[in-house]
Amino acid sequence: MLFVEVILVLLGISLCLSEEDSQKTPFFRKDYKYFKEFNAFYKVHSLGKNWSDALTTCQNEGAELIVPSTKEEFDKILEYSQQYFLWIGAHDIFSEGVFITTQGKPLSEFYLKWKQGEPNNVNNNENCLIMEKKGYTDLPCTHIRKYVCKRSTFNLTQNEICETYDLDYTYSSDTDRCYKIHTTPLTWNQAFTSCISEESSLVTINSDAEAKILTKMFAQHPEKSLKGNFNKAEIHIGFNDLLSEGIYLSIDGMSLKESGYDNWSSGQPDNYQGKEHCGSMFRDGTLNDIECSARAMFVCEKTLTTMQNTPLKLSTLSKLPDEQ
Ligand SMILES: [Ca+2]
Ligand SMILES: [Ca+2]
Ligand SMILES: [Ca+2]
Ligand SMILES: [Ca+2]
Repeated sequence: MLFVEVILVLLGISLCLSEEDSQKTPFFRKDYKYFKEFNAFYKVHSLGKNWSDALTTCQNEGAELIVPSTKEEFDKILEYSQQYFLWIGAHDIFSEGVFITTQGKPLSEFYLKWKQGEPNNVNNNENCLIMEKKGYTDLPCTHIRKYVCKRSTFNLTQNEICETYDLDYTYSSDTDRCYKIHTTPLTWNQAFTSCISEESSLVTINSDAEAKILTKMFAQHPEKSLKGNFNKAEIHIGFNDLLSEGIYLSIDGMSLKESGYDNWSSGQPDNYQGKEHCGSMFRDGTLNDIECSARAMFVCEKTLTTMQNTPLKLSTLSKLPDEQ
């Protein structure tokens, strides 16, 4: 009898464990909230943008501009966002009156409720949609509205060691960090922004070992393998002298020496034609100053939670001495 009880208890434990396992919340991003009932992650962007920029921001975060699937989701998103109006990821830009989602699906496959009198395509210039409690309205796509990005768990990959869904990040034990090389060339400022939208930062070089990691990653993309017209000899690095001419600081505010790597290429920095204010690295690992508007490849660097300093909390900020 005791034997049977033990078996039953063990069975119970293993059932509990496997249930817990299968119910484990998948990870997407720290700045997204998971709603179990919709099997999806959401983020409210309370800085308004035009429709196209809102869409790009969501996509850069690995998500999509929301199109609610059901009335429940529609209601929940308005409630959760605490907004009256939100862009949705549907438009009739391709064909007047034919509303499709940014994934090319008919809007009719989703929750569809028009506000009374809409869509009315005023001045023949209303091709983007907002949602509000009373339903959808078409508006000029250039209007500025807040928005919500959504990522469903469908096909969501998990890169656990790098704490991201993005499988392009690879871990390096030499620095205990994760890196991703972007082969689509961007300006320095775009690269800086792109890394932030991936919850990482434009790489800073803090040691010879880290410089070696970068030269190896760069070497995997030799010049002749790269198509298009851009600077293929250098990658953007997280330093510049934009704050004070001639004083190069890493994006976390340290001099290159303090930062741990100041191996300039010979004759650099030369501020060529007075136009070079952003940081880059040549294929041999030496540093250069280049024009911020030059398009080049770049690397994003991800600091893992286990090694992050305690973030400055808002509560700390609200108690500055002069405000007390
Ligand atoms: Ca229209
Ligand atoms: Ca309208
Ligand atoms: Ca670094
Ligand atoms: Ca230079």
